[in-house]
Amino acid sequence: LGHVTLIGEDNISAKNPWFPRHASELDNCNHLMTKYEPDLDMNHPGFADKEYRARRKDIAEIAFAYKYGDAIPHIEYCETENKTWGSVFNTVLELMPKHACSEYCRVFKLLQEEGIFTAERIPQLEEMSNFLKRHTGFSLRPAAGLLTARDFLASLAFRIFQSTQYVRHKNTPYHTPEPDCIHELLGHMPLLADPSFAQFSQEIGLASLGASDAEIEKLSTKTLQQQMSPVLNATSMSWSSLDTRDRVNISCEILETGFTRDSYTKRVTLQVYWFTVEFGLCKESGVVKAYGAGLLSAYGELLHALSDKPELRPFEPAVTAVQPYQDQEYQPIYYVAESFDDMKDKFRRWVSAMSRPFEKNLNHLFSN
Ligand code: TIH
Ligand code: FE2
Repeated sequence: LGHVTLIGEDNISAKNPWFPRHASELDNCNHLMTKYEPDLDMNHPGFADKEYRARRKDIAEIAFAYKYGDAIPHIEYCETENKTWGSVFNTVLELMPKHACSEYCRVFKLLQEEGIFTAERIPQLEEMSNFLKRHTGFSLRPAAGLLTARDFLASLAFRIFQSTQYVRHKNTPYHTPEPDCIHELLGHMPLLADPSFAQFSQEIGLASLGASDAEIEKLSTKTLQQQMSPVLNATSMSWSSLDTRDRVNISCEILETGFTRDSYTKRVTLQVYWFTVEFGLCKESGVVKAYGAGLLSAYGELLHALSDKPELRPFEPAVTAVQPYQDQEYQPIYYVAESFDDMKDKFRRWVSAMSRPFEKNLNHLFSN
């Protein structure tokens, strides 16, 4: 990807795992996962739709050009896009009182009162970003698509949420395997404006920064090249033909997608993220409610999650962290938190037992 700054050779050192130390460095944290791109995935509902693909490309350009500190460009959404938003919005409105957690409902109402959430039009990321800033100091920056977990989670450490700006295809309004702005806006924004939840999100981000020695070591070992060979063969590339940046990107991706068997900081953090922020359930006076963004933006899965079909387990970071997930279909397992506070407590205790060489410097990195 031409827009990404090169990661220097010296950063592939076990002693210096690269990670952003200032929010401006998130300009380098925009590596995309290609699996759900409409241009590359034949199963994508937009694959055969030329107009849709062109639209996606235009909106992606905005994200690629975006630099830290810029205002988020305004998108003039067309009638089809606003209509897709409207139908998802109305289903959320209907199901929310019964199925969404109280924190979500509280902020949702605020957003309606401010005229940001209406069935008529897709909110602009810039107005949403300003809303978040006022409530929790979170802000948004545009993302071109599904980012690597490393990049996405790193931004949370800075209370920055990388948000897509394109809209799902009109043929699949109620569920999509990739993030789109309907998912970000309806699913994520309400809770990012809740102080307790915002804190939890940032802490997941902080826990994801950097990597263990063992993980970084793998970036340059033979083992990794061996693991890579099926992938490389399939694409007729060879390890030695890749430049440093590609090796690092590919390596990170493998580490993140569970190619390797052992657990490491990155992967386990992602799984905690997945089963909480994306697909988490919580208890409210004994009743199970949804707070996960992937549930609140997809009503098919919301009803599935709260039916008697899936297995519900208590949220326990050490267990949740090694639970593999898939993002094609509805989840077969969900984790239920006792409360946001309890979830944060447990998460903190678990993180403090992870070994990261730079841990002691973390506070001073973020002192301003
Ligand atoms: N499945 C969600 C939806 O249809 O809104 C989107 C995503 C959730 C998690 C990853 S993508
Ligand atoms: Fe999401």
